[in-house]
Amino acid sequence: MVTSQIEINFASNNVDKIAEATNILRQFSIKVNPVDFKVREIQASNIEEIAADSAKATAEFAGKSVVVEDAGLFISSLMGFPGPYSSFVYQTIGCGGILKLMRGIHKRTAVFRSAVSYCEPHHEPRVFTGELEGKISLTERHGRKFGYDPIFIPDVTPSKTFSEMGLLEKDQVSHRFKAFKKLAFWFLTGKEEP
Ligand code: ITT
Repeated sequence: MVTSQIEINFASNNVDKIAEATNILRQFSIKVNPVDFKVREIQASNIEEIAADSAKATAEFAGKSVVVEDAGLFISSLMGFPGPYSSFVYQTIGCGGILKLMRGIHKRTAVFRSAVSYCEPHHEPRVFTGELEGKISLTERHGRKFGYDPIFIPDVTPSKTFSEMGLLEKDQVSHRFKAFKKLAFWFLTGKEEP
């Protein structure tokens, strides 16, 4: 008997995110087809709302089902900044700017959040979320370079930043892993992950 492989269309302009989503969903035997356009990103204070709106608009425009993800780094001492503005802040002040804002601040807790939204044309979007707690490092610690990875130390691996982890290691613990795992569970079983 031939069973067809489950595939998703992942709309993102970020090659690092596409690579991570591909690695993560491979663990669940789901194939990722990159879609290199994503319709609008509204300004909103929560990433679930941003992801859902973008998934709906992109699915209508593309005329097919799509998945989009909105992610962000939320730093406690900065009242959740950069949060939903993570992309703009990364492109402007970057990791160095965040470390400057954090100078002299002892409380360095932060959380990475991911909101993954699936939508079919003429349907309402579904959203799956994941988060991972950690701390902001005192200096940039590079390995692989993706976004804020060089300054985020997950609590589960207190000796290394995300950047210093191998990609496979990150893809088994990250905020993105947790959100995509919920999507995969729903795809494979038709139920929400308990
Ligand atoms: P899309 O086209 O998929 O929207 P994007 O780069 O705009 O790509 P997001 O809005 O989801 O993606 O993410 C905002 C920024 O947060 C992103 O550009 C990175 O700088 C950073 N970021 C997101 N996930 C990250 C991760 O796992 N590690 C490090 N930085 C991350």
